[in-house]
Amino acid sequence: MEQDTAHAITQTLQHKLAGQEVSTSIGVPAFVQNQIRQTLTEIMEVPPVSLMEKINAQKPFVILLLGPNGAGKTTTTAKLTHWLKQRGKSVVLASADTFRAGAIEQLQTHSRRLNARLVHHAYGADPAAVAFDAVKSAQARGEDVVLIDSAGRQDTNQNLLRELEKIVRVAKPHYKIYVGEAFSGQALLTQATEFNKAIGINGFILTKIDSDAKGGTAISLLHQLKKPILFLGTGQKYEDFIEFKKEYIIERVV
Ligand SMILES: Nc1nc2c(ncn2[C@@H]2O[C@H](COP(=O)(O)OP(=O)(O)OP(=O)(O)O)[C@@H](O)[C@H]2O)c(=O)[nH]1
Ligand SMILES: [Mg+2]
Repeated sequence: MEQDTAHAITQTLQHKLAGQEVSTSIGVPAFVQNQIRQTLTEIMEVPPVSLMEKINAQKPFVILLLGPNGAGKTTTTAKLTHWLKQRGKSVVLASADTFRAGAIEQLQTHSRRLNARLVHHAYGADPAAVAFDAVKSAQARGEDVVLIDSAGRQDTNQNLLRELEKIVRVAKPHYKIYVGEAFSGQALLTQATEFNKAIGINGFILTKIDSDAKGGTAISLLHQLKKPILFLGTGQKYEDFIEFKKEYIIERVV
């Protein structure tokens, strides 16, 4: 857990616990555990958001998925497609990673399996132009959601930030989701803060929670950036994707 968040938790707990009298019927361990749960709930409080409500209100609803190299953007784009299709939405995929070898084919495979239309250009093409074409064609065809899968780079590479800024300017996504690895802790906070400053992030999806010991990153992220976590990636399959609930993390921690 990030240091400031850990400090905020211990401070809050100290206020809640110091000088408290605990009845023997509850017992100290259960009392303390309850206070920890309550503290974590408060620390993780952010304004609630319903992605589906937003999608229903705007057609096509355009979502940009962004984040560092290998975080799981493309897999998450596919999982989100699956989730949306199960809920009766038509989905268009924009292959705005024209940088990494194999990126277009990777998304193409998902688009075939999931029966979602794919918009792509050649490698080296302008990612913003791909995103723009996807949005325009979705408008013309009356499709519900456009998911823009963007490229990753190591850390907060300036070229990538410029590329993402251009996608945002040109394709005007309604929602920008930062995809990060649940176990990357402080590195994720630092990167997400930088991406947020440069292009503005609306929410998060944390991947690979199946390989994270606890979920302290989720707590720190909510406490520090005050933006919602929408989903958690819990494995490599399309179904390994759950809507975020604070309780899920609290159960892992307490
Ligand atoms: N265990 C586990 N693996 C995941 C999860 N999400 C993604 N992965 C794996 O992480 C690896 C990278 O996933 P990609 O979706 O290609 O990541 P990316 O961010 O698109 O990568 P670049 O486009 O190269 O930046 C793949 O092997 C995925 O199967 C998850 O929730 N759990
Ligand atoms: Mg990718």
